[in-house]
Amino acid sequence: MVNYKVADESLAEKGKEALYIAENKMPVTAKVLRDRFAKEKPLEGITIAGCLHVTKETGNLARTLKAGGAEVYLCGSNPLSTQDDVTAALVQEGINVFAWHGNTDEEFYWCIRECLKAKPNILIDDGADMIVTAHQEFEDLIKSGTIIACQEETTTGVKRFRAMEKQGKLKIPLFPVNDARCKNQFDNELGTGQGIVSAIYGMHILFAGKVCVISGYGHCSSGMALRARGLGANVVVTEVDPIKALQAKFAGYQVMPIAEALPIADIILTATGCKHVIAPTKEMFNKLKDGVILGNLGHFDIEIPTKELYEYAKWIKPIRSNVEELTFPDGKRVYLLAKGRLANLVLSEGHPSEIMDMSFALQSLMSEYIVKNKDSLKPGMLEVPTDIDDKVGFLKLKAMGVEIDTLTTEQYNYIHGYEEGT
Ligand code: RBV
Repeated sequence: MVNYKVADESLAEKGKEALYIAENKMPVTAKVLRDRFAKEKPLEGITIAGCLHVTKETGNLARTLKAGGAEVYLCGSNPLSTQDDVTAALVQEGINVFAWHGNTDEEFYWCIRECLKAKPNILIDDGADMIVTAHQEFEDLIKSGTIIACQEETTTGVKRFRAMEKQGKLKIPLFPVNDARCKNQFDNELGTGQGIVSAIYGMHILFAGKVCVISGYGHCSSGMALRARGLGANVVVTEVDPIKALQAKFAGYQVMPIAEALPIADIILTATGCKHVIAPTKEMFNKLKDGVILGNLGHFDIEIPTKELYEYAKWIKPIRSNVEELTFPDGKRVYLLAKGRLANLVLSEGHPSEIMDMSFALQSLMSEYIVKNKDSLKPGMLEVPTDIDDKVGFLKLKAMGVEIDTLTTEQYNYIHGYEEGT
């Protein structure tokens, strides 16, 4: 029996097409690993619950885990990123899904609980909400050892788990898949980087000649800065980290405090992982230029102070799909993308399938690794083994038809030794 609550089962055919399109662009996850998993069944008898953006790419991860023998449950990691056609198709394929686009906070947690009630053995989270809920409300699953280990997909989630671990509150073995090189150097940089497109989709604007303020200069935001410049924008970076600020400066961007950037910005895009990048005060709001586009690409909707902006606005008018015009008391208008939620997921379809292929290949291999090593995993933050990370790299290169060199024994010894010098 399939357990589910989705928006509209009649969308299944459309969802199948979306899954098919993604599948063809995910050769590692949806072909190489899925074929092997189908033969070897490494996840037989295991229940896996994923709290992820329920997209055509995540759907393909779910299919691969199922091919490996797992019973799969999915719920959304963001109320606005669920693709309702995909959920309908997945349910038809026997995947348990509790997710629909636009669910309320209460419904969001209800969906998480429905997945946890299935007594999963592995949790794959994106942002930590499911694993934190397991700690708070499903302690038995942890104490009894039902949950063997967990995997986290995104930077924000990893930060939350490090904070939990520091306070001695992390009670399960946790793999920060986000920190693997095949994840953050590609998904974060190229996937979020291409999120610039969400501002273009949002307002159909020309980037050339605009002042585009990028807040943050980590993996995600540096990718965005590069792409905004490529489109001809004058890019301004705001940072709090001196090293990242220097990197931005030496990459040729203007660097300045946000309060100085606000009056000149035509577009402001945040990806810092921190709250209130624009301070939630009238004084700050009044610095904004008429017509500015505000978009967030970080995990939560608090980077741009959405709640306070809504309170301050005299009128809120939806003007395009997932774009609202907020008119301030003095008549100034600002354009808010995706209600301050991950514009890269909400306004476009999420990160491209080619990139998610690597992230989800890691998630698939890590699920297999957890099952194989279940008796030796200790609670706390662990690391994705380097050989699994390398393996995904090699498989992706192979799928792309790219060959690389191999070290000779002499070369290997040279870079691992110290004897040979001047
Ligand atoms: N992300 N998933 C998708 N197409 O399914 N797109 C982006 C997708 C993930 C990405 O790995 C990132 O770390 C996370 O969403 C942010 O919540």
